[in-house]
Amino acid sequence: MERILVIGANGQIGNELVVALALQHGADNVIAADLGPRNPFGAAHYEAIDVLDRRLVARIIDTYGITQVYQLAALLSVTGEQDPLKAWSLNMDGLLNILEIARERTAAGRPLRVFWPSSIAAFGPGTPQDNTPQQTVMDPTTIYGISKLAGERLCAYYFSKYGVDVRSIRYPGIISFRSPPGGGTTDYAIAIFHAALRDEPYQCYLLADTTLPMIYMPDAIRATIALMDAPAERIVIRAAYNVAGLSFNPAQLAVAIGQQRPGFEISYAPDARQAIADTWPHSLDDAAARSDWDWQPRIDLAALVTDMLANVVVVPREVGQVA
Ligand code: AKB
Repeated sequence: MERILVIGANGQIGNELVVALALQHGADNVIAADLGPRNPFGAAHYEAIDVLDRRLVARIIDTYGITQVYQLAALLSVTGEQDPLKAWSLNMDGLLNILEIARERTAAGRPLRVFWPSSIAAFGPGTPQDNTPQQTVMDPTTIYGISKLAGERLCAYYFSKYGVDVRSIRYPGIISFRSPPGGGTTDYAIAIFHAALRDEPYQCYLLADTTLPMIYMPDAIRATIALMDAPAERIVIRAAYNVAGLSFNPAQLAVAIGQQRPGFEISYAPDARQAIADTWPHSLDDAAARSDWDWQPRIDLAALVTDMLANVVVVPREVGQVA
């Protein structure tokens, strides 16, 4: 029986992962954890913890007899640039704390399986942008991307040196309707739906032809759980797997929305986020994920748009990061 700790449970991914894991393993076996008050969605157990407090995290892991940890707490590409030192500390020390706890438990014969999210932000201007290979030039320009590249190497190091069973995905931009995204460069692809459902035009901070890899949340959750459920001997890559969902640019997304909301309009006013997006891939080669643990995306652009338009709960423009 697995006992699972999700750190960063109140975030965009954590929120939905907790629900999916609770369905799979039983709510009693999932412990949601984050800073601050309990999230309304979720598992039977909630712990208010800071991933930077290693002793507290270790105590929670022992108390609940945890066998798997998802360490999702992080600052993303845009918020990271606002406070690079905080981003480095949270993103790196948070991961190191979990890897160290897993190293100790593994050495003591009580192994912990760890999931940690990498990102397309780990790539950079030297990376081939089309069908970006699994192994290629990685020269990230944001503190977030640098922390993701360093984190990937730490994961590979803890596996090869200490046998820690750590697994990771380079997430594309994740599109979802349940909770707002947390300060990323790909957030426009959620904000645009809020504008469309308010019957307002959307002013996009990226140029019309800025193609980026994206993934719809149900596919992202499926990929994450499939990777964690795969037999250890099939996990050949211990840094992070490329996982492709779909690729599109703001103009293509606006057309797809316009097909279901006639009259929808978009305009373009690129800001600092354009420079970040320009260094990221257009599309990913995820052949390794497909062959190692049978990854297959299911959701295309038309299905994504239909589902988002049916489910997004519109927030006023002045509330949250999605406007
Ligand atoms: C961001 O835009 O920072 C994130 C990511 C691609 O990791 N969504």
